[in-house]
Amino acid sequence: MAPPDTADTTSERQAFNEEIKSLSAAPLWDQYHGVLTPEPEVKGVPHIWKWDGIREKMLRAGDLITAKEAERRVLMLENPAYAGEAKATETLFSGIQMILPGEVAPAHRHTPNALRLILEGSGGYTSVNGEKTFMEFGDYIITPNWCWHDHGNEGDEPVIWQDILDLPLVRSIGAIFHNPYPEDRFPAGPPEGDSLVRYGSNMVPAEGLAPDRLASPIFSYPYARSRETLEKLAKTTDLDPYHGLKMEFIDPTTGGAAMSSISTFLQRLPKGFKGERYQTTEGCIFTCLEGGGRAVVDAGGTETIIEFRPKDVFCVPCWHPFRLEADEDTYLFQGTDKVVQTKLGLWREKRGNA
Ligand code: GTQ
Ligand code: FE2
Repeated sequence: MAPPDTADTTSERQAFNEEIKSLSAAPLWDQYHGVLTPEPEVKGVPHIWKWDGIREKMLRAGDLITAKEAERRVLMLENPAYAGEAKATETLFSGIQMILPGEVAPAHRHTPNALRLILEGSGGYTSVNGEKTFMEFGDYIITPNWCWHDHGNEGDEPVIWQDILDLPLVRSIGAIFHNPYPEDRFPAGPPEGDSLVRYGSNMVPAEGLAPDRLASPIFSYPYARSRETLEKLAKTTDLDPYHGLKMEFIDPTTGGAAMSSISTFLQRLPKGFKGERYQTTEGCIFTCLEGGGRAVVDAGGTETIIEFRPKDVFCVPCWHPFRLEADEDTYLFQGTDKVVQTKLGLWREKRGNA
C-alpha cells in the first residue's frame, strides 16, 4: 500500500488521537522525546531563602497561630517553580518551624521521614517515641517514618529550626499516612539522650538490634561533635576540589544513610575555597551554618549566583551544574535524595566539564 500523503496523514492521525482519547489512551509517538529526554529536565529552579526575611515572618506567625492550633507552625520553603506544591526540590519538602516558650507541637506520626536542623534558640526539644532530645544550634535530629514525635520548648525564647521531609517523594508514590496521638505528648520513654549514649560510641548492645530497622537508632547528631570532626580533619586532610571537606551522617549500625530516603552531610569549605563545577542527579538543599560565600548554578545556560550567609537555605535542583565558593571558613549542612536514587540505580554525578 502506498504511504498516504502528508495532509491526509496529519488529519487522520489527529482523528485517531481523538478516537483513542475516549479509551483514556494517547499516542506515545507525539510525546516520546518529551517524556524520555536525553538528560534530566526538571521544573525546579535554584533558589535561596534568606534567613532575615523568613525569620521576621516566622516571628509574626507566632502572633497569628499557636503551635497546637497549627499542628505544626511551619513556613514552607517552596521552590518558586513549584508554588503551591509544598516542594523545595523534586523529592524534598523543607520548612522553617517555630515553637514558643511553653508551647507543645502535639504528638503524631506519619510515613514521610523527617529531620530537623536547629537554627535559633535554646531549650527546644523533640521527643521521638518518648525519648527526649534537647536541641542546640546546628544539631541535626531525625524522626524516622512512623515514629511518634512531639516538640516542645522549655526555654524562655523562641526556638526555630529547619525541617526537611521526603514528603513529595512519598506523595508521588501515594503512600501518605498520618496519625495524631490521642494526647499532646507521647508518654516518656527512655531517658533523655539515651540513643546517643547507647549507639554513639562505636558500640552496639551485645544482644543486637531489632532486625527491621530502616533508620539510625541515633536520633540526634550534635553539631559540637560533627563540627569538631571537620575542624580537626581540615588540618590534616586534602580538600576535594568539588566538595571541600564533606562528611556524611550515617546509621552507625549499617554505615548507610541516617534515614532510608534522605542523605545528610556536613561540609566545610575553607576561607577562599573555589570549588570546581559539579553536577549530580541529587536534588540538594543546603543550609549555611557558619561563614558565607556563593553557589554559582548553571540554570539552562544562564548563571544564577546565590550569595549565602548564616542560616540561609538554598537549593540546587537535579542535574544543575554548580560550584561553591567560600569567603570565610564555612560550614554547610546538606540534605539530598542521594540514598533513594542510589537504591534505585539512578544516582549519577559529573565532575568538571568532561
Ligand atoms: O515537625 O512533625 O515541617 O509533621 C512538616 C510536617 C514538620 C513535624 C513539618 C511535620 C513536621
Ligand atoms: Fe511530623
